[in-house]
Amino acid sequence: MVLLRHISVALTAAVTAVGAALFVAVNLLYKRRVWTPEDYYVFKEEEEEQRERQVLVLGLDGAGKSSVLQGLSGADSKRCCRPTRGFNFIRLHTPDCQLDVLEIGGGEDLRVYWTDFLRRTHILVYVVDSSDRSRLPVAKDELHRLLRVDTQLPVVILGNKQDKPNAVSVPELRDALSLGSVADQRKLFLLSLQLGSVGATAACSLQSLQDLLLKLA
Ligand SMILES: Nc1nc2c(ncn2[C@@H]2O[C@H](COP(=O)(O)OP(=O)(O)OP(=O)(O)O)[C@@H](O)[C@H]2O)c(=O)[nH]1
Ligand SMILES: [Mg+2]
Repeated sequence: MVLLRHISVALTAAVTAVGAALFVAVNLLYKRRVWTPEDYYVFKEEEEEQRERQVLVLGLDGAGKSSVLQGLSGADSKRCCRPTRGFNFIRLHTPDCQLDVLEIGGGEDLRVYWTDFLRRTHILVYVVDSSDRSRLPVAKDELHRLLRVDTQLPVVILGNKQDKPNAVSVPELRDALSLGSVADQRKLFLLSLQLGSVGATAACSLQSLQDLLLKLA
């Protein structure tokens, strides 16, 4: 009788222990099944978001935006381009991140849409035709309109077409675009560019641009 009671107590204890272990295991399994994949996807999305950087390329029509994209993608930027009637996109893969470079056409009817694209942008590249002297005031007004919408966004201004004889110099461009009035805390760069030139000059300035974008990204 006593022996039977001992056996029954031992069995009860064993069943309880196995039950508890099962409970813990099922709980762990349940937790893994329910939470881990979601966590994984959220984590993946965050990770991918961290690696993707969007560069928005704006500027008046004919300034050279598509030529810049073409040059950055490794194609011959001198063999460019029809006016962009919507947008134009390239993706650059670098060891550190992926740069999605998006141009919106610069025609007057398209400029109203520019600000819609600022929200998801990490860097703004603003291309100016340095030889288009008569439209520098318009280029300035459009630039400052963008700067007012996002007061933090890093901006790289490209004084393009420096190869043209009537191009304004970079210091002149700085004045013409009133860059002195831009707040000191803004990351703002002014680079000269001449995509129409022959030899290594265009490639060299495109490389400097890409290096700067990667630093800012
Ligand atoms: N001489 C010279 N011509 C250039 C330079 N960059 C671009 N061009 C020429 O300028 C013209 C307009 O260039 P695009 O790149 O199409 O200009 P865009 O800013 O994309 O213009 P939209 O798409 O209409 O907004 C093309 O004929 C280019 O070959 C440059 O640095 N020097
Ligand atoms: Mg274009």
